Amino acid sequence: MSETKTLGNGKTTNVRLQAWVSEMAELCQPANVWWTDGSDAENQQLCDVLVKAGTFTKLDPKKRPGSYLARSHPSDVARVEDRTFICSRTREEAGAANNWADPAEMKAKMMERFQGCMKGRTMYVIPFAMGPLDSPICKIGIEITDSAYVVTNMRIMTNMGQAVLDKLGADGKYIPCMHSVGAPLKPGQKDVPWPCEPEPRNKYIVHFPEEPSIWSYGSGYGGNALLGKKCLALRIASTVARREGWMAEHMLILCLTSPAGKKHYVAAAFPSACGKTNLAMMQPSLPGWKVTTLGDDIAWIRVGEDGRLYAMNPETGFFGVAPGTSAQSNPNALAACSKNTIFTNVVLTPDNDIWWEDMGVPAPARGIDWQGNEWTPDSGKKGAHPNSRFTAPASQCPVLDPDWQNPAGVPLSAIIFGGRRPGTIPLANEAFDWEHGVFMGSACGSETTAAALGSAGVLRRDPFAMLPFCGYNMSDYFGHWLSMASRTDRNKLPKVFFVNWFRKDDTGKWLWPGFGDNSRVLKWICERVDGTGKADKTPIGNVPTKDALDLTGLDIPAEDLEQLLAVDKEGWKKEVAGIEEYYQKLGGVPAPLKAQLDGLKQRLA
Ligand code: SAT
Ligand code: MN
Repeated sequence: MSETKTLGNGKTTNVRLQAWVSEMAELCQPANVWWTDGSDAENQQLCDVLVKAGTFTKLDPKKRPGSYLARSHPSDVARVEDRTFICSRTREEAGAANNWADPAEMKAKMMERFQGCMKGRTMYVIPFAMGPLDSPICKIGIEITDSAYVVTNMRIMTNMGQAVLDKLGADGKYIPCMHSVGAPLKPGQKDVPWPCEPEPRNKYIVHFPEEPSIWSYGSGYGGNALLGKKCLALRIASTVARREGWMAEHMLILCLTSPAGKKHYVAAAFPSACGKTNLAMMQPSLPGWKVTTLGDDIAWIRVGEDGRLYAMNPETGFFGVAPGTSAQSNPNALAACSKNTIFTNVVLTPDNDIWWEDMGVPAPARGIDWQGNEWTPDSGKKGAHPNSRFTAPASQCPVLDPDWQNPAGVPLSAIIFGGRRPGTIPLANEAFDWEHGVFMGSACGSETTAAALGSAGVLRRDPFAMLPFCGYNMSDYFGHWLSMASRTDRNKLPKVFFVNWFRKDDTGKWLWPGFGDNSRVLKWICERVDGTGKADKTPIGNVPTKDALDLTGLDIPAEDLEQLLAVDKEGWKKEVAGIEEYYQKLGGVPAPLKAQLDGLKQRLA
């Protein structure tokens, strides 16, 4: 220990924090301990370190000022759900949808793994806050990591630095988040650009909800390593929120403003890679309508003083999927990552810029692919990894909502659920009431894509888009959602909707154009909230009448629209059977949801 150097300008008087950092340094045996302060100067220093290590390639400052490209190890490209553990006291508390491990046994395993795991490396101490520091539900975390890449990403994604240590003061509490890439260096051993533990079975993303604390070992990528995001702001926060009577949700937050200037705030839950970022920053095709962004991934929602539900984005950046992001699909995301951005696993072009598939600009004649190899567009291989990402400051988004950092959050008019569903599920559907809305959320599902490991193109149930992110028993989580109706005046609750932009016809053709045209559905949703939108009461919910959607300027065949808004009874009977089977897999659900399922069954009979 004696030769361990202390670096960095982060200063704290918090005795508990100092003691914990010493204890962790003792355990991990790093060469140095660096207290980060989050300053620009420090960030530049770390970027220089990363360039020297070969982790970062500096991009052309004229084309992408302040931006870098990183390439991960091919074994470390996404969240590892089968290596993610919830270590609640009992298996029952974690529920059938989570990997459970006994907390004492897992803690012992972590102590073993972390023993000497940072040898030859610098241990960084990252003070970060999820949410504005003056928000009533702001949570402070301290991430300890041996990855400078993680520090630079956390600086974009969270409120990080000295202000957090100041807020913590001498005796403030924080959530300890331990992270190591799991690649200690022997004396004289040369480092690699992306150190990690390549063996999947040796990676651990572990949550101790009782403490609470997070221990992540072996991966340096995304949600595995940026512990403020999925680990703290969703898995741990969901357990805290349940205790404290609020909600931590996998939702974007946007504001839709009508031509007359009327604002509606909306939160929407979609499984990963269903276009949450695109919807959050959408450019409406309807003239005069405006969408502004408050968040693209996580919403913390609480009952406000006036009894309405208020949503706040605890993050300060976007960790967006790069492929498919184009001037057509999401010009605002492209603008957000025009500078001060970290790109991971995309193509490096000969002029030191970046490219990815479906970026909407011609591919470079040649480049370096995400694995660091020479690449040409006709090689038959993808240049960017399907789960390649940009880490961009939210403040650079041209349509950022002025209230995005409002400590009180914004009052929600509507909550939307959705998923990739090629059949049966209509374009839009309004829940009859809160309980029916909770039922809709519980039945969420999507065709899988590449963001999570596993096969693509199969229906995966993903209740509330929280399957990989709920820190406790899913059935209790459904119960918590139901309980919100008794925490406030139920007519102050947001209206709940289910949307599906991804319907296909028998030939596999998309029935709905999506993107900016989704504003037509958002408009209808706001009209329903205002009491003016037209809908048919059907067995599955209130579905837009044929003339309810504003289709001005959209050339859509009448038979396509008919399919999009039809209630396919036979398809729905299969859907009901699927939901029932899924409820059983979860080990049962609260009685009101069983009643919802039975009610739907009867209405379809
Ligand atoms: O890597 S993240 O977990 O942050 C993104 C995702 O897979 O949803
Ligand atoms: Mn997400």
